[in-house]
Amino acid sequence: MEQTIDLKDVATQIRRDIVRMVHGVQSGHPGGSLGCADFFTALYFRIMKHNPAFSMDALNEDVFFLSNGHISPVFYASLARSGYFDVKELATFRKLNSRLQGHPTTHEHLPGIRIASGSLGQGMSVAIGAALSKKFNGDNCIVYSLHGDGELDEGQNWEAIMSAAHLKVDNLISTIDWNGQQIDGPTSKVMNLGNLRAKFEAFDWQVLEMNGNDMDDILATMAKAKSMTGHGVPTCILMKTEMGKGIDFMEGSHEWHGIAPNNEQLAKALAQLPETLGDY
Ligand SMILES: Cc1ncc(C[n+]2csc(CCOP(=O)(O)OP(=O)(O)O)c2C)c(N)n1
Ligand SMILES: [Mg+2]
Repeated sequence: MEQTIDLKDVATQIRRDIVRMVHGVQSGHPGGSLGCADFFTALYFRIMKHNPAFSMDALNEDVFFLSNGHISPVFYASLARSGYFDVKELATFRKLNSRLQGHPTTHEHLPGIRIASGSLGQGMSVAIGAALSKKFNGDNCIVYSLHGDGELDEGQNWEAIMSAAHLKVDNLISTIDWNGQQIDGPTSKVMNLGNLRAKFEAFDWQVLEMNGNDMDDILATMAKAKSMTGHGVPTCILMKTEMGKGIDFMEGSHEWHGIAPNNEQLAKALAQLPETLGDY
């Protein structure tokens, strides 16, 4: 989208939006949302060819699926900030009858949402289906998806990963939020992922790694991933992030996976995140 906009300013505003949304209703998932704020900013403000006027079928535009739906705050903030709906609606997050449910759903008809997610493990299958349908329609655009690392504990992912290689789904770029944390603790303790690169490569994917909290690395790696599409092989990006990134007392543990800051913590958090685009 806009070439002149400062992506770091956008990411900072999105981080403010995330903590304000979760604080406002005293529930939701700030940790993974904050960790992925730079990735979403890059995707929606630079990488993807997409149209905020929104059509469900996404013909002739790139499309993104969020599989780890609990990080909806960063998704909603990114959609609103890139023009899908009024930023004021972010104030309704998780409220009764809001279009911004805790986990995204399609029946709320929120522009930008194409699948329900939150029941973990399903997004890869959907992304593969969408990528195949793009091929059938002669649409050369790319399907992007995001998955949690803890989410990979769900076996459906591995069926999907195997089928993507078999079906030569080479218009798909799936990113793993490799923050090393999940709801109950570090992934190494809950369910060790071992050598994730070797696992994807064994399933015949091509694998890139990037620092998901370094905007330059994100832009360069995503461009490289795009250049690797179209050669018969699906692409995975292992994205190192820090859960809670941008707010010092939230960084470095799983504890902010799904709890809201109190008033004092909100003030401390906002003091670390200058308002750049204007609060909703
Ligand atoms: C099928 C299913 N099982 C369990 C859950 C509960 N759950 C929500 S988030 C989460 C942890 C997922 O870890 P990860 O994908 O790494 O997310 P992060 O904590 O890094 O944001 C779990 C187990 C769920 N939402 N869906
Ligand atoms: Mg995780």
